[in-house]
Amino acid sequence: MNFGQLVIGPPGSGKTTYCHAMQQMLEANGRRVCVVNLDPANDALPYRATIDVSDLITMEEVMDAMQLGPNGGLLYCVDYLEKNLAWLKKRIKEQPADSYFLFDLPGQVELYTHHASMKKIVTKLTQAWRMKLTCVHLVDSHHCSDSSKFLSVVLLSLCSMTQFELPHVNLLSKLDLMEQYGELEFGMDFYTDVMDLSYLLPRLNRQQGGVSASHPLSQKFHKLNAAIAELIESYNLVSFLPLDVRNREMMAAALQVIDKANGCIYVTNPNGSSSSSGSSGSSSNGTGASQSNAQDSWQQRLLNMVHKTQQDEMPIMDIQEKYIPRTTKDT
Ligand SMILES: Nc1nc2c(ncn2[C@@H]2O[C@H](COP(=O)(O)OP(=O)(O)OP(=O)(O)O)[C@@H](O)[C@H]2O)c(=O)[nH]1
Ligand SMILES: [Mg+2]
Repeated sequence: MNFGQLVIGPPGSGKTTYCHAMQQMLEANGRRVCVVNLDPANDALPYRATIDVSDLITMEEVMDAMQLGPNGGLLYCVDYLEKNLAWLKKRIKEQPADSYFLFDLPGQVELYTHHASMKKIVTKLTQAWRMKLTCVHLVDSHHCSDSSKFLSVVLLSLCSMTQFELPHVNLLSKLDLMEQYGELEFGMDFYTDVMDLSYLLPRLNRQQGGVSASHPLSQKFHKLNAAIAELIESYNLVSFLPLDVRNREMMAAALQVIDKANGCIYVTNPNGSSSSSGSSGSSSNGTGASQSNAQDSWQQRLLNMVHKTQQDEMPIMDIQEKYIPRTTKDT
């Protein structure tokens, strides 16, 4: 059984950067990682892609041959991949049995809201090939700086959750850039917990695109905003974790939630032996050998990373170095 992450999100939200950082963090902690680039428009990959859709089809070829623009070209490529899933299956099956998969997807949001081919690809991965994937949805935290953008990304998150029907974790990416966008209208908890969206409505209603308050469209606009907010709240599914890829604690906290979501944290370790990791940092019920296994396990390292103290400044030598837990380096 293979575990992994399906990394989705709007253009430029940080998917490829996240895959690179997550690959390095997982490898530094002893997991065997296979990164699968499923974005045919990804021409300069920062990570080592074990499987690359560009070996099957490229955007350039499609745009030239089919006389399509970038959006049409990308949809064509995804449809083509769906018709040639044997290609992907062969490459996935070639990987070592304990591989952990990171799928880097394109940034075209219709792929995650209503596109049939992407849904079929994901269904194949999770049902026919029995991969245990968490869908990791990255959204640029810039959207918190504007009520209408925030409402739209919450709606987008909800759409992808219902479209893929996978364990799902939403991340507010690029948190380090938040300061640049000025003071937020609400505290960060409001955005991460997606609290009462009705607070956004007066702000949304003020931003009515130049339409005067007496205009008939204005009332429709208010009703639409209220209906969207009510719809989102009626599902009560969306929340976010904050993320700055350069911050080890945030990455570790996100990974812990992702691992819990797909079950990875409960059943496996990189050596293939099973163990269960609860919420405590110490092993309490095993023999000396099993205790030492637990100490060495990536679950334990992950917990150590999550529980690290704030004072632990990280002198960063290189990007991989910073993901190695201090407790491991010191022993
Ligand atoms: N400051 C900061 N920049 C980031 C972070 N994550 C990504 N970036 C930058 O955001 C830009 C876009 O990142 P990508 O990883 O290419 O985003 P993407 O979602 O893969 O983009 P597409 O594949 O085009 O949809 C790059 O310049 C990254 O360096 C982050 O956590 N902090
Ligand atoms: Mg990308």
